[in-house]
Amino acid sequence: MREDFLWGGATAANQSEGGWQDNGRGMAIVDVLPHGKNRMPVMEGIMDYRSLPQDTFYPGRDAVDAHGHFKEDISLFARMGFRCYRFSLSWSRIFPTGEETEPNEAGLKYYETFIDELLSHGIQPVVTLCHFDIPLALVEKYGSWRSRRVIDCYLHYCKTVFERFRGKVRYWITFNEINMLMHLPFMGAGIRFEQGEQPLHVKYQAAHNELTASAMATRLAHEICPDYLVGCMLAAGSVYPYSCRPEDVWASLKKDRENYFFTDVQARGEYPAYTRKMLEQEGIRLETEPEDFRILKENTADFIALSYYNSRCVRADGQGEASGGNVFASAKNPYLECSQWGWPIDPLGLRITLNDLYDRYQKPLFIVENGLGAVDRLETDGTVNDDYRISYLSSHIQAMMDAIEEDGVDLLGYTVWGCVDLISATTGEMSKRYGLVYVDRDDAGNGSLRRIPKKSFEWYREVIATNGACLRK
Ligand code: BGP
Repeated sequence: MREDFLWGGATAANQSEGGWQDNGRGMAIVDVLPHGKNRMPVMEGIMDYRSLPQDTFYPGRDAVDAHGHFKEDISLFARMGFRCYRFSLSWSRIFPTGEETEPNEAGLKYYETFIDELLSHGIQPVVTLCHFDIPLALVEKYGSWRSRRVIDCYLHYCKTVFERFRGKVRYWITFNEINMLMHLPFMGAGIRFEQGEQPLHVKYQAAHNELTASAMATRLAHEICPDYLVGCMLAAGSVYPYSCRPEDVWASLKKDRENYFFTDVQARGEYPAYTRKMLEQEGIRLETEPEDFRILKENTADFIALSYYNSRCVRADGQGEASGGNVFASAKNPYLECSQWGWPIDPLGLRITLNDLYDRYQKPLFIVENGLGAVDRLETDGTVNDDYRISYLSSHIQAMMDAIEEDGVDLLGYTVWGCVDLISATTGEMSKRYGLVYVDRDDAGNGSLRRIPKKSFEWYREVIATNGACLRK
C-alpha cells in the first residue's frame, strides 16, 4: 500500500449538516424530502413536494447537526488518524437562491473555518461540490438541471469556492453519484416530471447539462489552480449475469452501460456509440451547443471516484426474486448474503468493480463511499458493539488491497461512508446507521445528538495506523 494512501471517512451536507436556516442558507432539495411513505415518490420526481401534508417531517433539515458539531466531529476523525475527509458543500449556504452575484459571506466563512479545522489536524479535505443538493429556487424557477441556465449558476458557485479555497483544498468532486439522476431524478438532480413529458428525454437532457457543467468546472478548476485534482463520481457496482446464458450476459452488459455512460463521457470525453444509438432509436434530440463536445473532450476527469455498496445481478427474462441495493434493485444473487436492508454483501464484487473501472479508463480511482447500513444498539454501558460492521469493512478493505497489490489498480484512497451516523438518503431513517461514531438521534428526530465512538472506531484507527497491514495477519 502506498504510504500516502488517503484513508478517511465521508459524509455529505444534505444528510448530516442540518442548520437549514443558519448563516443565511437558502432552501435546498433535501429540505423538502419527507420521512415516510411519500419519500420515494418525491425522490422519483413523480410526486410534487408542494402537495405534502402540513405535518410532514423533513429529517434532513436538522439531520445530525454536523453544522453545530463540526469541531467535535473533526477531533474524532483526528483520533482515528484520518488522512482525508470527504464532505460536501451546501450550495444554497453559499448562494441561497443560486443566482446571487455575490456569495453569502457567512456561508463561505463557515466552510473556511471548517476546512482550516481539518488542515490543523493534518486532514486533507476532499470536497464534493454537489451531493444531491441544489438550491430549491433553481428547481422552482428553471426546472433544475433540465435547463442550461443552471450550468451558469453552478459555474459561478464553483468559481467562488475554487478561488476562495485555493491552497487549502486539492481534491474536488463535481457531482456525487451522477448516475443517480436516472433512478431517483428529484433526489439526484432536482428533476420533477410534468404531465406529458417523456421522462427519458428529460433525464438525458439533464444528464447532458450536468456532464457539460462537470467538464466546464474541471476546466475552471485547472485554470484557477493547476494543482487541483477534479474527479467525477459514480454509484458503482458491477452487474453480473444471472447465468452464463448469452441473453443474461447481454442484459448485464446493457445494464452496466446505463451507468458507464456517465463515466465514459467524463473519463473519455465522448458520448459512447451505444448512447448515441439509443437516443436516436428513442427519437430523443438533445439540446446542445456545438462547443459542448469539445469541452467534454478537452476536460476529462483527473480521477474517478466511486461509491460501492454491492454488486448487482440481472436476468434477461426478468423472472425470479428481486434484491435491493444502492441506486437500483436487481435480481437476487443466490450466492450472497444481504444486509438488514436487503443490500447484497459482496467484497469480491468490489475487487471486480475496481478492475472493471481501471481496465476501462486507466485513470486513478478513489473509493469515496463504502459501508454497511445497520441497526446499532447503544448498550447501557455506553458501548456500541458493531462487529458486523467491522466484518463488512474488513472484508471490503481486504478486497480493495488485493485489487491494488495483486491487480495493480491505481487507487488514491478509501473513505468509509457516513463515518459519523447520518440520515439515510433513500429511506430518510436515522436507524440505518453507517458510522464509526454513533449519534444519539432517532427516526423521529429525538435525541441529544451526543457522539459516541463505536467498537469500529478503534478498529479503523488501527487499520489506518498500520496502513492496512493489520488486516493481513
Ligand atoms: C449513496 C449516497 C449517499 C448515501 C449512500 C447510502 O447513494 O451517495 O448519500 O446515503 O448511498 O445510501 P442510504 O443512505 O440510502 O443507505
